[in-house]
Amino acid sequence: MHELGRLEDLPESYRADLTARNLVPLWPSLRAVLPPGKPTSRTQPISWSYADIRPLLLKAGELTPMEKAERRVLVLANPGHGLEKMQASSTIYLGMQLLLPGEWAPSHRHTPNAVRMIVEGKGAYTTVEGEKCPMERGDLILTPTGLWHEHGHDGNEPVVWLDVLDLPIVYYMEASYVTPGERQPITSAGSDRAYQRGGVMPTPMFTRSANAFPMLRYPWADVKATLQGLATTATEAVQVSYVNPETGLDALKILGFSALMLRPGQTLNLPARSTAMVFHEIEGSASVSAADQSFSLKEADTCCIPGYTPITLSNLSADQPAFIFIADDAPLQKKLGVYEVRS
Ligand code: 1HN
Repeated sequence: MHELGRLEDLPESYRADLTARNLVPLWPSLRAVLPPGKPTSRTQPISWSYADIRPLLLKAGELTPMEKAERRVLVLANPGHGLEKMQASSTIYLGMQLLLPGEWAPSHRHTPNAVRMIVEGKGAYTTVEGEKCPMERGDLILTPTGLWHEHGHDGNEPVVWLDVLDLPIVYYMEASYVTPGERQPITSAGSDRAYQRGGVMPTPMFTRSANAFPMLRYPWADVKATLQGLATTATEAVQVSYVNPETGLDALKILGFSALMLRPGQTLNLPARSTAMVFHEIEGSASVSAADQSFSLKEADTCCIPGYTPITLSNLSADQPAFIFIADDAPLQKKLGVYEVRS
């Protein structure tokens, strides 16, 4: 591809005439917005250690009462995007949230979709649209776009979870806003129990649920048991996706979520895909390697790898399995027709 004309090649008076009319010549910037072969990525490979986050988050619990925080969160920000942008990748927001015993994070609903992966503690719950979802380590709880949600804590130890939101892309679309609400009455039983077994679903009076988000809590005990069952088969990649159990489609429309088990000592090579990916260690320890970067993840550590990059995952233990939670924006990319796998 030959070089195109630069801005400096144009007479200054011509450039001034353009600027005065809010016009811009395309050719000096064409290669930047349309690079050959592969996109340029602001997203940097980066990892966040829970050992670093935890004391700072507990300190935030001392420094900032709930009334002054609403949501007490330290955001995992990718420096490639600028820390103030609060982005892990172009589309993904990550934050570690702390709720102390007796605290309550008030009800609201908003346009961005959120999920929570519980990291530590017992006794907290999220109420989503009237359904009380207990928070236990490794559970995934959805708070989809437009649904009321609030967090409470009846236990006696700090509870911490990882929030994953599509906030950056919804904000970029100028579609991000919140509506504050009142404390919700509990109106429905656990959807996790109703959809406990694959292959069967509730059909009261022969009717399937028309709810776009029928299952709000994916208990870790069930997901882990499914992975361990799958690990006894010949499949190389032991991986499950979090889906809408009524349709089999992705649980949310913008971000996608899966859980992967690495057998003891296993190494798995993932082909380059067009999506940036977030890896969060649920149990065990694993390395995540891409290009010349390698991160060792211990329990509750998190990392992000830009898209279009082959990735190697290795279990760092020879006798224990490793369980990894993965988030990406494949559902959005597939809907938009830009999703690619390069083998
Ligand atoms: C939010 O609503 C929560 O409900 C957590 O716990 C983090 C970050 C940005 C915007 C909304 C929550 C959030 C958030």
